[in-house]
Amino acid sequence: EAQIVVALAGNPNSGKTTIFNNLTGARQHVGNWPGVTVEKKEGQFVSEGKVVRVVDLPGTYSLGAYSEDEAVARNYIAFEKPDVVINVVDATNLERNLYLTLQLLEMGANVVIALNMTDELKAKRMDINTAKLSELLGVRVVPTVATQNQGIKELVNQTLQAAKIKDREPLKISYGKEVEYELAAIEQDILSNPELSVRFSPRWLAVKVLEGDEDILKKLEGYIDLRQLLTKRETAIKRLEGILGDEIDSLIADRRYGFISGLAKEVITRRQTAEDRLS
Ligand code: GDP
Ligand code: MG
Ligand code: K
Repeated sequence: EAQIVVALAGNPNSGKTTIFNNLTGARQHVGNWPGVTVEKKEGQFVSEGKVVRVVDLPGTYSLGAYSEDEAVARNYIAFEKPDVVINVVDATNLERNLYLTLQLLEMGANVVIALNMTDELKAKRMDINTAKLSELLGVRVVPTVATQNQGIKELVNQTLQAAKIKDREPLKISYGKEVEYELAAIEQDILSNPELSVRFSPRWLAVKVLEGDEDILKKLEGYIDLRQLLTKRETAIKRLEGILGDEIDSLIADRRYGFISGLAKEVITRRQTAEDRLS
């Protein structure tokens, strides 16, 4: 029986390592990612007769290629394609943490959210409607308190369930009419190469091309006429920045934040305290 590969992704201090330790116990191995000095931690556990290999990715706020950490995390998910990505989310900082979640979903990663630090959330008299969060993002959401081993059993159950899903539809955020027009044109080029469109989400690649992500552009070199694509990109960027009056990276980030802020309003509630009610 083939093993299941699970990667842990999340912001720094979201509780990734604590969850990794809960899952793998003493069966751990620490090394380095090839070519960089970033630490690589691997471990495994057995559940329902299945060997589950767990990889702790570097903690990051985003999945661009602005740091070695981001590149390692992003490239592992894009190119190694783990069966499941457990996205550890600090529930007390939902909006900030969901910025990474959104990018994982745009990549088409098979995400299960561990909504961690729910003890601290309670202490802050806040609630997150996990059912609604799950519905809006289309992924399983498991509340956890990693330091107390709470929710970990359910996290394992949900991860094994999710591992049965083979091809997940990537999340599609609308970047607005003008950006979408250019994305569609680039996506068309990518779709003309069947090998490329089977390996990656064409839309995700199109967003990366528009963002000018160098790592990804390099990867495309063997598949399509890169010079032609770069010329096309340049024209598209000039047109977009002319019309929209901002840099493409900011335009894309703004849309992501807009999506998240709308979502957060729907799922976060603050409980009234006795004092609130009296005043
Ligand atoms: P990482 O940077 O994502 O690997 O996060 P760590 O696992 O190192 O955890 C960061 C800090 O948060 C540590 O002090 C943990 O003990 C603490 N922590 C992790 N999970 C929880 C949780 O569910 N509740 C609380 N209150 N603290 C937690
Ligand atoms: Mg850690
Ligand atoms: K970390």
